[in-house]
Amino acid sequence: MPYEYLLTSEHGEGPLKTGLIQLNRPKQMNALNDQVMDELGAALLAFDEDENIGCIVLTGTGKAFAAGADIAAMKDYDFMHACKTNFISRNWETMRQVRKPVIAAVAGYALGGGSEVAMMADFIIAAETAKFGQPEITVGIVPGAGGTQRLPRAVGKAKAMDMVLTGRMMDAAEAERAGLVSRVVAADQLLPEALAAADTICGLGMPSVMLAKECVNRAFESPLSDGLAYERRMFHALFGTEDQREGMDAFLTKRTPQFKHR
Ligand code: CO8
Repeated sequence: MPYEYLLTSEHGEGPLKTGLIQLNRPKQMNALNDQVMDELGAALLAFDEDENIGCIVLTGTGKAFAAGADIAAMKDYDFMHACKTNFISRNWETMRQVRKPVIAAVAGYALGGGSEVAMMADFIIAAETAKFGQPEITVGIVPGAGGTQRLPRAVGKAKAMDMVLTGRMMDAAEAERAGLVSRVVAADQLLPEALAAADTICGLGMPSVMLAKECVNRAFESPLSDGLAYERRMFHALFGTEDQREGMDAFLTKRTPQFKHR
């Protein structure tokens, strides 16, 4: 499917490929307007439904992953318009429906809605050039797509308050120290590193990959006792899969597992 503001491609040598989505509106620093978000939602769902895809990498272009929601598009909204069109949930929450892992590969600015989209991914790999921030307060609003919720869960209240209240940016080193990103790499290694991580995931058993993602997400949505019970059930369930038998037999017979994937 052709997109105006995205480039999509498939990568990897194994039976399951990685779907790469690149935000491509560089003149506006990949500012996220309705069309970008509709296209992003469509691309995410298309890869999620494609049985040849095992993992998704989302990245930006040039100087920005994304510099936020499109301020020019939003500036004349009023309260009634925002409420009636429900413009946030219409196209900003699609990533939550994706069952396969999504890795955000961030170079340059990830600000406002851009930082929020990165945080919607399952984990973030950052280039040394990455800068994260929630500068909404500097344009008279607050984060609207999870910045006040996912950021404190990732970095704790002190840093989240600091960023949300002052609008200051966090560089890649601070983001890694704070736990916002899983790894920091040289800028020219960002895509290779993210695609290699995705390829590793593509080589694993898809049932355990998807249930692992669900289990970790449960940690943010439920009390510990419920999360532990959920994890235990998923653990039990995986003993009903061929991949469990294959994975354990391969370990014990010292060979590489041949997961069925689907
Ligand atoms: N929206 C629209 N246009 C943008 C945005 C943006 N968020 N960010 C950059 N641009 C445009 C600039 O206007 C400029 O356009 P032009 O060339 O036509 O003047 C072009 O991109 C290049 O930008 P700069 O000249 O400013 O480039 P610099 O290198 O000097 O600065 C920065 C780069 C630091 C990224 C700077 O552009 C900046 O501060 N951008 C705005 C960051 C910001 O405030 N983001 C938060 C926006 S609000 C938000 O995200 C709310 C999220 C709510 C989500 C749910 C609601 C839908």
